[in-house]
Formats: sequence, C-alpha cells, structure tokens
Amino acid sequence: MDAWPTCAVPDLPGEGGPLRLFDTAAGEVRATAPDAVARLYVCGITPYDATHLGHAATYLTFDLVQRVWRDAGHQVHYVQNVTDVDDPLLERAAHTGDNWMNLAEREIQLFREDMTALRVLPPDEYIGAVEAIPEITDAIERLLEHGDAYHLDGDLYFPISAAPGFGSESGYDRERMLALFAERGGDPQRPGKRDPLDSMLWQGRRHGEPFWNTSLGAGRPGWHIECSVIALNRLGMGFDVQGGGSDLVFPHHEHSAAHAEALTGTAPFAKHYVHAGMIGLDGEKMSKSRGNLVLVSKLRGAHIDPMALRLALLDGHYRADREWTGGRLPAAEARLARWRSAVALPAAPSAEPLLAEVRAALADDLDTITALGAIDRWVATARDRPAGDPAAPTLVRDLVDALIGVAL
Ligand code: 5CA
Ligand code: ZN
Repeated sequence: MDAWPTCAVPDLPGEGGPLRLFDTAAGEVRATAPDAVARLYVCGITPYDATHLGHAATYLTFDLVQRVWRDAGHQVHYVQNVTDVDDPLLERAAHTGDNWMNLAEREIQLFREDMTALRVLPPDEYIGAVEAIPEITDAIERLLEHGDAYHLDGDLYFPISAAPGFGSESGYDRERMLALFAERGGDPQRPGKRDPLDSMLWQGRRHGEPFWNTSLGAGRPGWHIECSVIALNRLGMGFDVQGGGSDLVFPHHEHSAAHAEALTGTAPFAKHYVHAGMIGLDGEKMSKSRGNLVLVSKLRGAHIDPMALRLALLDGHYRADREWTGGRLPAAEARLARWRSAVALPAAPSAEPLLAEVRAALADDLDTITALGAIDRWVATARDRPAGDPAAPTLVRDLVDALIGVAL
C-alpha cells in the first residue's frame, strides 16, 4: 500500500560516525555495521484507533536511526508492515458496528497524516498483512513441508522446537515467556499444543470473521509470521535492525525471528533488535485497549505545532519508559521558539563544533537529551552574541532538520 510523502533531508558537511544501538538480544550497546544499503524493519500499527503519543515516540526513534545512517553515508532500505487484519481490529469493528476494512483504511490514513506532520521519513515499502497473504501462505507451506508446522483443529501452529535459537532475542526465562505470552495475544492454555509457547501461524476460518481461500484452506494469517515473511522477503536474513516498542520483545519479535530461522535454516533474523520504551499516562502504559490516549491528530487539530510535539517526544531517552505530562508541550514550544529566533540571526558563532557534538550524541545510542542540550547551548550563545560566522545559522537549521527532523 502507499506510505506517506517523504521530506527532503539536507546534506551536511562531512560525515557522521557509525551508529551504536542497544541490542536487546546482546543486552548491550553495540555498533551497527550496515553495508552501503542499511536494512531496517519496524513493526507498524494495528489500525483500530488513532496514533497516540506512544506510537509516535516509537516511530520517531526509528526515524532517527534512518537519519543517522544516512548522515553516515548509507542508503536505507526501510520496510514497515500494517497489521490490517487481527483480533483487536476485528473486535473494535464488531464493538462499534463498523466495517473492519473501513475502520482500518480510516486509521491508516490518519496515521499517514500524523507521520507526515511529524516529518517521519516514510518506509520504502509499506505492506499490509492482507496484501501479503500469498507470500505468507507460501512460507507456511514450506514450514509444513519441513515438518516445522502442525495442524490443530483447523489451525496451524509453529513448534518452538523448530528454532534452536528460540529465546535468544528476548533472553527471557520460560516463566516470564509464559506470562507474557498469555498477556500479549498468545494461547498457552490451548489443549493439544505440543508446547504452550507454540504460536499460531494460520487461523482457520471462524464464524463471522474475514477469511481468505488459500492453499492452506480458508482462514487468515497469524501475527508473528506476518512480520517474519514481510521482512524476510524484502530485506533477507541478517538485516540490520528490527525495531518496535518494548512490548514487542516477547512474544512478537522472538517468534518472528524463530519463524525466519526455521524458514531459512540460518540465524540471526536481525543483527540488532532495538526497542523503544513505553510512553505512559497517569502511571499506565498508553494503549488503545486501556483508552488512556493522547492522540497526535487531536493535538494537530488543536493547532499544536507538530515540530514542538516532535521536540517534546525526543526530549527523553528512547529506551526509557516515560510519562507524558501536560508541561512537556509548553516547554518544547518555548525551546522551538528560541531555536527559530537563533537560526534567523544574520550571523552567529561557528556551528561546526555543534555539528560534531550532535553527531556524536546521536551515534551513541540516540542520546537525544545530550543532542538537544548541545543545540540549546549554541542557541543561548548565539542569542547573546549574534555575530561571527554568517553561514552558522543556516548550518544549524540544516543540522536540526537532517538529524533531529525538526524544521525551524
Ligand atoms: N501491529 C503490531 C506490530 S506488528 C503492533 O504492535 N501495533 S500497535 O499499533 O499496537 O503498535 C504500533 C507500535 O507502537 C509498536 O511498535 C508498539 O510497540 C508501539 N507502541 C504501542 N504502545 C506504545 C506506548 N505506549 N509507548 C511506546 N510505543 C508504543
Ligand atoms: Zn510486527
């Protein structure tokens, strides 16, 4: 399906260094080492409600990954999915009496508009689960042929024993896996499974639910195989970064990696598994199911400058779970106004050292707090002493645009 329009990224003098990121599987910050074309997969939305600030913060995180890689001289091949058929979407549609396809289309369109307003660079390939059904069924056929899938009352399951590396992405022990599996869409209690942690690859047709007639029979794909196949068929095994929020560490990213490992007989699925912290409101994770949402589209509707929103969300470490509070927006608006006044000056102190500082901070596991602080310091000095280099304000405008994604 169509993604959203891109925005130009200014070229900066020189080149940034290699991006270091925390890898969940390794449990430490490691350098990414992409080839000329860096390969990025980020899990997309399940379009049953509008984009909230938690989603926005996660997509902004991976937008920075893309920007830092580009600045280091790489091209980026970025793939994102849309889970446009799944239980939460169907449940919401049933609840509101909406047609599930209309609901999905509406929310995807709103997401595109939110991402455009926030200046998030679009994926090169934006792929819905529904449009990927032929390639997903093809992959499940191959798993069946190799004995890496089994039938259970009309559904198909993946035995975790088919992936020797199962567990290496999250590093969780079995007790924790079982608890999270039950919480996040798994069915550990279902009788007849070989292992409670086995996940559903294909769900046979259910009464009143959408289904597709395929070589596997009538039904629809499971969630993890969707991301596995969409990523594998476009990026290949061993791509650079698999991204998402930390609620996807288990079971989603563990199972996606396990499916890919069974399909190819190789590992790893991704070289880095990178997870953004959860944005909370009033002490709870912001989530569509809890309903405690601050929506990007609502803030846009209230004429909040999306650049202030972007700054507010980047003023925290991407890996930290953090609270959204009402005070963050006015603080970001004031910061944005200061920055804008500084880049409008006819001359200012040299910005070369600032460029080096911002590059170094972002390359160090996306340390946006340090990067924004460095820009604040340059802005304060420039406003005090608006003289020196006439090219400096433009360079700062460009670096804030290219690396932070904020148009001043
Ligand atoms: N469609 C699946 C992924 S394949 C999905 O998780 N969709 S979602 O709409 O629920 O979430 C979209 C992205 O936002 C995921 O990466 C998820 O981890 C992230 N996310 C959800 N809630 C929050 C939150 N409160 N804070 C930060 N990120 C969040
Ligand atoms: Zn996913």
